[in-house]
Amino acid sequence: MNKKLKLAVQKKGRLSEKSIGLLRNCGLEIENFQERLIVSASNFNLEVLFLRDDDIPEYVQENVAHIGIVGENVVLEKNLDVEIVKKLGFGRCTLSLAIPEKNKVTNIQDIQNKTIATSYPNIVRNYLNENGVEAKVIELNGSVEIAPSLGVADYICDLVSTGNTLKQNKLKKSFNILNSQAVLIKSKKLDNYDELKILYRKLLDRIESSLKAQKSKYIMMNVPKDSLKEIIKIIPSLKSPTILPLADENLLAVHAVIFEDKFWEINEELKQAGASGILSIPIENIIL
Ligand code: PRT
Ligand code: ZN
Repeated sequence: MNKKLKLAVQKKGRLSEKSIGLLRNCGLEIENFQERLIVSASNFNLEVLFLRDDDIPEYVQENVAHIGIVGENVVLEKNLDVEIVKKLGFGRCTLSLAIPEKNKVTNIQDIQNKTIATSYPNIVRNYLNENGVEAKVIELNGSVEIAPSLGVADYICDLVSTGNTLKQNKLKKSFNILNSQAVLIKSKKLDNYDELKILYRKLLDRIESSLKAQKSKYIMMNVPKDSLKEIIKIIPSLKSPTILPLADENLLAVHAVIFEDKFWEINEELKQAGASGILSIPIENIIL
């Protein structure tokens, strides 16, 4: 029987759907995973293990799961012997120092001798050490944001995405300690297994092409023949654009793949140069 690559993802939480979404974008068929702990992809030698996010780095370190998808914050906090392979562009948040709204902290020295509650004691202690600041760190596993109002701590260090939770608890963000997002991690022992290494490389190629595609758009437009040179100069195409004839002999169709964030930047310029009917379409995968 063929060996299967084992990938650990969060069972139920903020990263679950996007992790499975990424795999599906890579063409993997993963059926109804809700109630099961292990599911096989029907068209790839892959088994998906559904775990609590905190356990994923350890499973990967021990090579029980060969690879995993988990927040970088968890990987750094656990500080285990795994390799971070790739940032995946979702689950973005910051680990930030937050203080009561009425307080003022202008630089890191202002937290000298204060008490900080956090679920990330290792990251916070490292940060304090690196900055030569002494502060007491209290580890809490949940509801960290109520610690200042209960008098348990002066400040907190917690994950923030929208900032709403801080506001609700009359706290404000002071500074960021870490920018985090979901990452792909890999067991260092995987390299000892040739068959699994090949599967891993195949999956990584697919993930990379799917991530590239998410950041890109396929654009199409009609341009007057006379403006073609000018228009091609404006388009920051990943490859040479495609030029197609149209029924109207004075016009040409131009197709190109560009980075998504460039679309609005060049839109006005294209119109001024005579382009019309500008369309942008999402791309599922790119293999350059
Ligand atoms: O059950 P399990 O242990 O697997 O899940 P969990 O409850 O420990 O983790 P989960 O699902 O909450 O988060 C998984 C990962 O998502 C985290 O490790 C981060 O990498 C990432 N992530 C992104 C976040 C947030 N954004 C986030 N906002 N994780 C937690 N939060 C929490 C934060 O702790 C705070 O309580 O959301 C609150 C703040 O959110 P805002 O939007 O009000 O700022
Ligand atoms: Zn967790």
